[in-house]
Amino acid sequence: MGAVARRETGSEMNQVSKSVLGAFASLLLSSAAFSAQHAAGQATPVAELPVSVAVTASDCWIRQIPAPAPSGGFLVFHNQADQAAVLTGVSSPDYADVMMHETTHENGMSKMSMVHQVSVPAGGQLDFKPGSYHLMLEQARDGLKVGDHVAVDFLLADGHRVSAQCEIKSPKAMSGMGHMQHMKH
Ligand SMILES: [Cu+2]
Repeated sequence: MGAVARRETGSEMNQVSKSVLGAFASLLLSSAAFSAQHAAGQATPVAELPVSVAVTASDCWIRQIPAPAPSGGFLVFHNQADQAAVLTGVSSPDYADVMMHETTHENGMSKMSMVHQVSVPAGGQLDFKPGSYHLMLEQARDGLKVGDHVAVDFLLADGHRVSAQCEIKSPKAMSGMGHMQHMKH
């Protein structure tokens, strides 16, 4: 009995240290890849791109879900230009991974998929809202709490950036969507 208990404890410890090491290794890898790209001039970090004058974001908030489930993010884009603006990427210094998602409904079932391009109509607006387009944010930095504001940067196809300040809200915040559906990913 004693031996079994020790072995279980040991394997739990092992799993914890493996996942910590794994996270550290992927951090190292991604920062190495990042520096390499930057040095080669192939990609400029989104946060260093010029800010778009035509496209702005407002009303951004994040529904914080306890890890490991991802959190959902919602906001409104406004486009004053006379042509559509295309969002092609998103990132945040406070989350290891941010994606644009779309919820679609088919035969009474709803499903989410990652989208790589989202168009904001000319002279119009586009809502990222529950049941539609939304952000999926994974691996928040330690210590993020309800009431904090975090920066989320969007890349536009024209090489500009749209910056949003998003308020962290409790999972109980009204939303109309159980973002727990993300657990299925
Ligand atoms: Cu989603």
